[in-house]
Amino acid sequence: VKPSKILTLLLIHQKNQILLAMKKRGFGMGKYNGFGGKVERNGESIYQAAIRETQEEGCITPTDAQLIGYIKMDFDCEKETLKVHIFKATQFEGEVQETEEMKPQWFDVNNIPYKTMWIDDQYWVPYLLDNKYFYGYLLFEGHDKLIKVDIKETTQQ
Ligand code: 6U4
Ligand code: NA
Ligand code: NA
Repeated sequence: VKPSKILTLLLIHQKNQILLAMKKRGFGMGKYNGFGGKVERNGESIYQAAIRETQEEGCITPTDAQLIGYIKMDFDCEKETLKVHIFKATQFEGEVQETEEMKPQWFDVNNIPYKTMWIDDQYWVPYLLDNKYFYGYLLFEGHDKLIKVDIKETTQQ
């Protein structure tokens, strides 16, 4: 069994728009994604980590964030399994700003830049937009090719 890393990912969805951000450095650089990162080992909860990362990366504080999905990811080239807890919010405080890590941008939900996102996002973002809980498993070859995709809607959180 591989060691694992607990990560968060938070997307803001307001009416017909979704807030994504171009990752400027580190893991996922060059891709549009939600805000997120590692849960700190100081006792913070996964929810607290999701809020903190959104504050750090987008300069905003989501006020109605809810867990909407969970995906376990294995990469043949990485030594750790990623356990990604995905949150959705529709409201936030503060003003969206570019940071050293992320350049945020609003997109129409009919014009989501899937080609410039993680390849798995097209499989689960539609559930998030629809307020449907989802969970699943992904196996990657490198970072841009999926060998296994198993993402399902679930009725339970
Ligand atoms: P540090 O070390 O602080 O720069 P940190 O911000 O804690 O890192 P980071 O940026 O490495 O963590 O977190 C990775 C982010 O990428 C998380 O929000 C989860 C997200 N992510 C990872 N794999 C993904 C994938 N296949 N699809 C996706 N998001 C993914 O949509
Ligand atoms: Na991050
Ligand atoms: Na972090």
